[in-house]
Order: sequence, then C-alpha cells, then structure tokens
Amino acid sequence: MSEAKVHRVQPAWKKNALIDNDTYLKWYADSVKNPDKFWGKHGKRIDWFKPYTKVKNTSFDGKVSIKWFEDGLTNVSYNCIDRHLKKRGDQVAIIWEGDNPYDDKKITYSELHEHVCRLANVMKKHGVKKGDRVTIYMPMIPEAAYAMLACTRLGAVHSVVFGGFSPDALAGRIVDAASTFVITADEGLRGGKTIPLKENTDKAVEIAAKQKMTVKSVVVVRRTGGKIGWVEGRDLWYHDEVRTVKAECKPEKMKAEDPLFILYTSGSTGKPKGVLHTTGGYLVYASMTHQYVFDYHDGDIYWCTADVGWVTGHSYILYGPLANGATTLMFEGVPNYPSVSRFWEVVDKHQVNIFYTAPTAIRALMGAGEAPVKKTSRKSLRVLGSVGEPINPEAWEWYFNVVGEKKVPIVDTWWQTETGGILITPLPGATDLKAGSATRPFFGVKPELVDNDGKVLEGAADGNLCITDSWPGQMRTVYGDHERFIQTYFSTYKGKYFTGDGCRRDADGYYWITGRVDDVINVSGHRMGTAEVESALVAHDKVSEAAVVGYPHDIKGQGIYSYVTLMAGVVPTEDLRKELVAHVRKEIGAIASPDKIQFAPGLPKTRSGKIMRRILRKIAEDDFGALGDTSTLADPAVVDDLVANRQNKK
Ligand code: 6R9
Repeated sequence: MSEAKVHRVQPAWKKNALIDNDTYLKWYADSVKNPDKFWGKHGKRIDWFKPYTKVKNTSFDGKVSIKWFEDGLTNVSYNCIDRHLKKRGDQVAIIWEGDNPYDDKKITYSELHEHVCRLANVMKKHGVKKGDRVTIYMPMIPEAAYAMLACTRLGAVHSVVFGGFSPDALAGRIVDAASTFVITADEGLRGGKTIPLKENTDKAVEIAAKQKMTVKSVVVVRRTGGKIGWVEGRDLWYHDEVRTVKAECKPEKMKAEDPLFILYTSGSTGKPKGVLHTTGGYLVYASMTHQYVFDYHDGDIYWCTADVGWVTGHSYILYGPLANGATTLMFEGVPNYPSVSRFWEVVDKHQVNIFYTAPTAIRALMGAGEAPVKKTSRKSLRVLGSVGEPINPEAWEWYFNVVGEKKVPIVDTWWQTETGGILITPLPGATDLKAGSATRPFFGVKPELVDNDGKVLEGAADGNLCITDSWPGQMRTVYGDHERFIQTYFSTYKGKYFTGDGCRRDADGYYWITGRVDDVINVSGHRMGTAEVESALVAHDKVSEAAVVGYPHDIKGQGIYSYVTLMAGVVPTEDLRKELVAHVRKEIGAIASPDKIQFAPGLPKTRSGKIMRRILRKIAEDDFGALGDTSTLADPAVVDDLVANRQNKK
C-alpha cells in the first residue's frame, strides 16, 4: 500500500467479523453488477406485510425518479419494535444516560412498544393521520425516540428540528413542512444548562401564525419542571395524555415509497432544504449499514453520541440499531460534563462495545490530554466510529492509540443527510485502515471523481465526488420542490448525484474526503450554508452587506468568519460586534455564531458584482501572500484594507 501509514486488519478484528476482505470484494462486485439481485435479497432483512416484486426503479436523468421495493408494504415502527417482541421483549432497547451521571434508565422492547403505541394513540386522538407532518423539537430523552417511532407507526412524516435551533429557524421548518402538530419538552438540559424549548416553541408558533400556518397542538414532555407558558386548548401535557389512551396501536401498512421523514439541511444557496426520505429503502439501508459497518453482533451495546436532531441520530441512534434489535444508548449530555472523562466513564458504566462519535469531540478531548482517558478501562470497546467531517490523521491516531489502545478498529464513515446512510467506510474485519481515509465504498455504492468540467478521472486522482447509481437509502426529493432536488444534485454533472464534496482517490483505490467544494461550511460536524449566515447578518438594520467563509479551526474543524459592511454613518465598535453575534444566534441558533467578524468598508467584487470568496477565504486563513489574480476586481484597493484589518493574524 502507498502513502499514509497503514493499520492492517488485526487477527482479533477478523475472528468473529461478519465480513472479511474476500467477502467484501465478492459482495461489492455482485452489488454493482446486479443491484436488483443483490438488493432483492438484502431487502428481505426487514419484514414486509406484502413482499415486493420490483426492486430497483431509478433514474438520475431528466426528472430524476428514485423508487426501491415500490410494490412492497411495510412499517418502520413494526420493524423496529413489534417484530422483536417475541424474542427480545425483555431485552433493553434503549439505555438512556442523562446529563447528570446519576440519571439513567433502561427501556425494554416491550416497554418501548407500549410508550410508542400510547403516544401514537394520543396523536391519533388529536387528529394526526397518515401523511401529516409532525414537528419534533426535543432534548435527547427517550420521548424523542417514542415521538419519532409513533409518527412512523401512523405513517405521519416527522420533521425533527435540532434543539439548538432558534424560534425563527423552528418556525421556518414548521411553515415549510406545513406542520400543525408539534412535540417538545418544557426545557432541555445539557452540560448543566437548561434550554428553553417550550418558550422557543411558543415563539415559533407565533411566527408561523404570521405566515398563515396554524399549529393546532403542542405536546409537552416534562423534563426539568421549569416554569413555562401555557396555551389552553393547544398545549397538552404528554404524561396526562398518554395515561388516557390504549397501550396498543396497530401499525399502518405503508408503501415502500411513502414518505418517512423530512430533515432540513443547509446547502450552498437559499434556505435549508427539506430532505425527504421514504420508508422501505431507507430502513433496509440504515439497518444493513449499521450491522456491517459496526460489525454489530447480537447482544452488543452500541452508542452513537449524535443528537436525534441530525441525520446520524435518525439512522444510527434509532432506525438502524432498533431495526436490528440492538441495545442503543441515548446520551443527553456533552463530552466535558461533569468532566472530560465522561464519554469513557459512560463506556465503562454501560459496557459499551461500539462507540460512534465526531472528530470535533475527539479533537476537543485530545486537547485535554491522555490522563482523563487513561483513568478509565474501556475494555468493552470493540469498534470505534467517526462521522461528520474529515478526521485529521493526528486525531485519528489519538483515537486509535489512546482511546482504543491500538486494539480497536476505527471506521471513518462518510455520508450525508441526503444519502440516508453510510456510503464510504471501512468494515472492521475486512478493510486495512489509513488514518484520515474513509477507505472504500459500501455495497451497492458507485463513487466517481470528476474534474470541474465533468471529465471522469480514473485511478489515483483528486476531484469532485459523485455517485453514479442509486442506493436504497438515497433521498427521494426536496420536500415540496422536486425541481430544486434536480438542480442541486443532478445538474452540475448530468446524470450523476453530486455530493458537494471534494475527494482524492489514492493508488489503492481508497477515498479521502477533502471537504466541501461548495459554499457549505462544516462547523463541529454541523452543516451551515454561508448564505444562511449572510442573510441573518444583513437582516440586522446596521448591516448593509455581508460575506461569510469558513477557516480552519483547531477544534471545530472550520470556524465562521464574517465580513460585514455597515450602513453609512454606523461606527464599528466592539459592542456592535457582540450585538451582531447575538443577532445571528437569535436568527439561526448558537451553532451559527460567527467566530470572527471583520468590519469591511468594501468587499472584493468582480465587475459583474460577484463577491470573490476565494480572496476572502485566503484572508480569513491569514494566507494573503497567495491571493492569486486580483486584477479582475472592480476595485483592487479594497483588498489592502481587508488584509490590514484581518482578524486571524498569526
Ligand atoms: C452524516 C453527516 C454531510 C457532510 C458531507 C461531508 C461531511 C460527513 C464525513 C465527512 C469527511 C467523513 N462529512 N462525514 N467528511 N469524512 N467521515 O454528517 O451528514 O450533516 O448532512 O453532513 O459532512 O462534507 O458532505 P450531514
């Protein structure tokens, strides 16, 4: 093998592994040669009320149409709960670990069944029907899982909104999905701090009402007991409601292509898109990747540290693991509370075998040194995973050497909200590892690298990452805007799904994701469109223009750097800088807070008025010696001012 240091598959990883390298190669070849046959077989891993006879019916051309298992009938909640009851009724389905280390509980599959049925009956009683959209704005408590599963039981389409988003962001998502039913909690609790979820919901519902979108019911789970406002006739206490309904609720028979959920994600232009996933293909793909990527064996304790507000929480806290009858751990807290040993203490406490987290957390913990890790045992760990952004080789090696003590394989899993599940990844018993590479495609995935003109690059190459054929977990459309779906993903390189990521393939055929090539930045593994932050900034009455770029950040991966031009006569001050940061937090949420704000009398523009972001990125990186050609600028002098006042001087 060439280049980076290779960590070969160790005998212990191979010993009981589900897939070894020969099997990987054979299955992969079969999967791309004859997808109908391959997926026709693996589609049976879930239960169908009516078996499918058609497997794949997909086209990336023209109007783009993606259908899998289209004539089959199934139900996600049935597959995640009911079908396990006979064998696993008393097995723990969810281990919940609270923000406070003394707060935890275990929910068995039969208990999960009852909770989900009751909530589904409450929703039914208040008018929720198949196809309706339900917004879920919850902390990381088991009721978030019940809410999602209850929707799938009825065939309602959930839209989970991350608890860190602002009332404005929540309102936008409620309106876009035309959702009249919201499930939330009084407050969230993270790292000892409360998050006013109900208060935010009240504000969001008001904002939505101004846009003619009436929310009829708000179900409230009591988490902290904090003081909240109450709207009679609209608000419902979860604990009161679930007591009054039956503990049984029949799962709806859903078509494979019936919508399952909407999840909003940032793109390079406009407001966040509602990524739509459907029922059958999504579940087949989420469960299959969960099993093979994490080499999941019956009885394993599995922990993914994501929030259910992101796709990772959907596919790999909830749907994949539960469809496989796993025990999945749900964590309410943060990696550094009460101390930076928390992750490893939880691993020991619950004897976690498979642990899946984000590079930003690894880097932050790495900064705190080895001692907080070493004081824990971690003997139960068998597989470590990484997701959300490129993992730098230093962080990878630290994860491998310190956390896994050189004995545990790392699966660096590349995928996206749009892909539904993992597309490029090592398999623990099959793939030799290289620090920083997501390695090879999962079964059925056909990656391709193209240059900016769309020319296909062969062999070792650096280019734009496309996927040339469909896989069952792929998104089907942008909710309510199929044209935008085609435009965003299938028009840059005709007939191919364009990921928005840059990627290098080495001589061994390993893939190395280099990061976004569009105007999306990745802050602590969270996607943020620069356009969204810009529009929040210009919504402030003292701002006339704004341009936002990412810059390398030690912990977050990328930080948010904003250039702001003020209205004539407004004096730039430190206070105004703080005010603008607070303003963006209010408009979008804390994850969008600019790390740096540079007041700029002018922005570098071409003669046609296009902002030259390339230059802004360089200045933000403090790399202004390499600005490149600035001769096409309308006013080259603005660059001197930008360089002189840069905020990231080394
Ligand atoms: C699952 C998720 C997707 C974007 C994606 C890419 C980056 C995710 C990665 C990775 C390098 C990995 N990304 N995993 N980059 N290596 N293992 O994160 O979905 O929030 O939609 O973000 O994240 O840039 O395009 P999402």
